[in-house]
Amino acid sequence: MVKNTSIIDFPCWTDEKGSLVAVEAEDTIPFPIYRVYYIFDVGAKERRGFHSHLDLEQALVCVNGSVSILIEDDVASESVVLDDPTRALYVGPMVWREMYDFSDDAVLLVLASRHYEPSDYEKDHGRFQEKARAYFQQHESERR
Ligand code: T46
Repeated sequence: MVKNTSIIDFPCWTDEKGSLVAVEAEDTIPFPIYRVYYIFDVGAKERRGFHSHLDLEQALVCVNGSVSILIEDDVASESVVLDDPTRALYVGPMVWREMYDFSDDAVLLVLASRHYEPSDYEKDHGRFQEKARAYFQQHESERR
């Protein structure tokens, strides 16, 4: 997968009454939850995102309907379809993201590791590529 991303399967309890998913900070997801927001009523042709984050970690889960997420690191990109309320896409720092193909009924819930900070966004794709190259080179050399 693209660096700093993964799929997280949430535990789900299903019985004759229906299904329930519980998410616990620093357990089900690997960070404390400081903010929750959700995106809905997005037109089928709309595309959102177009940025990366410097420090923010997030878990994206489509709790209703479906949406596609393009994710990109310094060298690779891929698209992930979110259409299951028990599955989240973890997206860490220095990953470009674009959300598209929202179904009419899509509700994209996002759990975030920090409060809203406009200064944490990189919205210029060229600058993102430069920063991501430096960031992942440093992280890879630290791991050696
Ligand atoms: C991300 C993707 C998945 C706030 O005031 N507080 C908030 O916590 C957020 C997230 C947004 N806003 C305001 C800022 C804008 O005026 O809401 C408006 C729409 O936000 P934005 O254009 O950034 O939405 P997206 O869908 O492009 O991106 C959002 C998140 O901002 C971003 O962190 O990773 O969803």
